[in-house]
Amino acid sequence: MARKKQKQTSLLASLPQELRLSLTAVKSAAITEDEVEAEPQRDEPDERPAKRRKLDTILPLSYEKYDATGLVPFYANANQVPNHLKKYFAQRYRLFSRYSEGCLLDEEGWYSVTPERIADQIAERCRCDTIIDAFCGVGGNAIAFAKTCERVIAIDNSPVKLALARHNAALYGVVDRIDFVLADFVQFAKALSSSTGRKRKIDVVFLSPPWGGVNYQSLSPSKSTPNLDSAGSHITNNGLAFIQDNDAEEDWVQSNEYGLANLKPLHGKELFNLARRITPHVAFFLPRNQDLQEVSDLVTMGQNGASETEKIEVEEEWMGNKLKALTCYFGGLAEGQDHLWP
Ligand code: MGP
Ligand code: SAH
Repeated sequence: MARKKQKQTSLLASLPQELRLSLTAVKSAAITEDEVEAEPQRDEPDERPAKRRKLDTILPLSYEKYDATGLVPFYANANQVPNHLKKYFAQRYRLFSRYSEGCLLDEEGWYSVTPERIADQIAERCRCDTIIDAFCGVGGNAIAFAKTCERVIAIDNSPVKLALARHNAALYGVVDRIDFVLADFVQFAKALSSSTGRKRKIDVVFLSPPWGGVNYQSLSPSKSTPNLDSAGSHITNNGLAFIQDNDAEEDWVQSNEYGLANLKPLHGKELFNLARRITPHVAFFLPRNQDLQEVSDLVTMGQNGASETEKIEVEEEWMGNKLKALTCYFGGLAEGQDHLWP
């Protein structure tokens, strides 16, 4: 079937009944069309070449030790940006509202960072004492968590990412609330959950692993024929989602569902299991085309401390009319499950 036009539609409303029993759909209300359109127009301060450009007044004096300027280019203008990053640069103030003050991103950071308003929304939901940001990247989520949590343990296995995250957190004035840990989350989680000594209690683990690059939408192709229902858009049990364009009958489009097996560095189920060994309260940031049956299957009764009645909440993260990602909340983070907190 020809791929004609991709239309952004919520798949959550059309979930089969058996999935609706375990997943609660929430549409993030934090970001409205108006707010998205109201992107600030700023005069970028400097026309000098981007590489090794030293910004004046970036960080307060006491935070100079965290200044990572020069580690990656800072782009002040679109003409400095490589073509393949231009689309992300155009959204720079959605990524970091303080971008022009000197926020730094490397290549992966540009396409992976959680936009600030979405990160703030997730952080509000994850409000707690101590949170682990298992894949902190350039700090989009870690900075937001530092506004709502007492302590953030921000892990990444890339020293460059950690330096950029620390720099950005200093710009936002929250660096003192974050412990930056250079580690492989898999090793870190195993060590933490098996250690017997005194350790800090972790309330929440946030997972935002690599999805497999910019072309994640085309990974794990679909497997077989869809089920159709009368609603107009459909999700199937077998990896196919079809979205109907009401304007033209022939405008059926096929979109691949994303499989947890594509996540790095491990299958998403294994990452989830590791997180659940640390705490039942887990937030999992996933592609907008994630196969929700797989999410539902993460909570199998008797595994990972899951009870018969545990529900998962799936929050759609929209910016204006664009669905960006899904956040899946487990344990006491899911609506109606406050009783799971001690
Ligand atoms: P996207 O689909 O690449 O961007 O990512 P966009 O602007 O929707 O592009 P389009 O081509 O579909 O129009 C959407 C959002 O997902 C980004 O804003 C990031 O927050 C997040 N994101 C993207 N990737 C590739 C990753 C990733 O690998 N890991 C994580 N944790 N987040 C990602
Ligand atoms: N939420 C982040 C983006 C995360 S992108 C933000 O808003 O900025 C995923 C990150 O996972 C990358 O920075 C990558 O370096 C890191 N990563 C990949 N494998 C890892 C591992 N095994 N342990 C810890 N971090 C890892």
